[in-house]
Amino acid sequence: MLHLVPERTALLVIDMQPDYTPGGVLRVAAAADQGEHPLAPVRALMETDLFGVQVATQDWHPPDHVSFASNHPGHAPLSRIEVYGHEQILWPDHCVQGTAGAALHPDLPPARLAAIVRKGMDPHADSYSSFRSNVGPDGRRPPTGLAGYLHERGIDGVVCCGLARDVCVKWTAEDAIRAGLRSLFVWDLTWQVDPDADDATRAALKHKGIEIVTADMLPRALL
Ligand code: VGL
Ligand code: ZN
Repeated sequence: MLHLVPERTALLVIDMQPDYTPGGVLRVAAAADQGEHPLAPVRALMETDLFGVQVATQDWHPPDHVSFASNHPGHAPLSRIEVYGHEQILWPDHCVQGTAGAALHPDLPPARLAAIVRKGMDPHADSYSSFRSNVGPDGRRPPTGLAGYLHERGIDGVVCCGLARDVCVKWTAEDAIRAGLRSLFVWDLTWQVDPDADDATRAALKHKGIEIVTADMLPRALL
């Protein structure tokens, strides 16, 4: 039986920003069995008192960011290059610092959030995970500080939802395990950028010890 202690559990609301939601430059795709719009169900979960703390993240890139295809002449969006020895997908310009598309989505209840962690600010490194950047020029993955914040608050488990299922939510859930946290992935409250990624995403999560759950399981699990 799934069981979590509310005071020791954090809800991570990942990259719920207009550039990723329907109508945005890098919008996610809904699966056949889930609603088109991510805002309402994530908002409903945020309005519960199931969690000891709620934290949101924002992808927050400078205009000269390494992940933008526009900064690599001759490379189209969604093509792949190698950056510091690792594959980098080149994205359309998205979540540029200070733009409306990078804001925390205005339909979410901001009063519920104890902290907002911004990531992807280093022009030289992408940052999918909320815990650490991708590998940068020096071969390291600098931390965002989120693990320290959660540990200091006595949190030992995270519940991950948001965008995108196959990119930032996946990387965040994986790094949570590495940070010694129990890691839950709310499958139906995540939406994907690559419509064909589901099987690979599920397999990777299971392999790493991440618990895949659905939103309807949470009220019974957090008692
Ligand atoms: C993301 C692509 C590029 C995400 C961020 O939030 O999943 N995807 N940057
Ligand atoms: Zn990004």
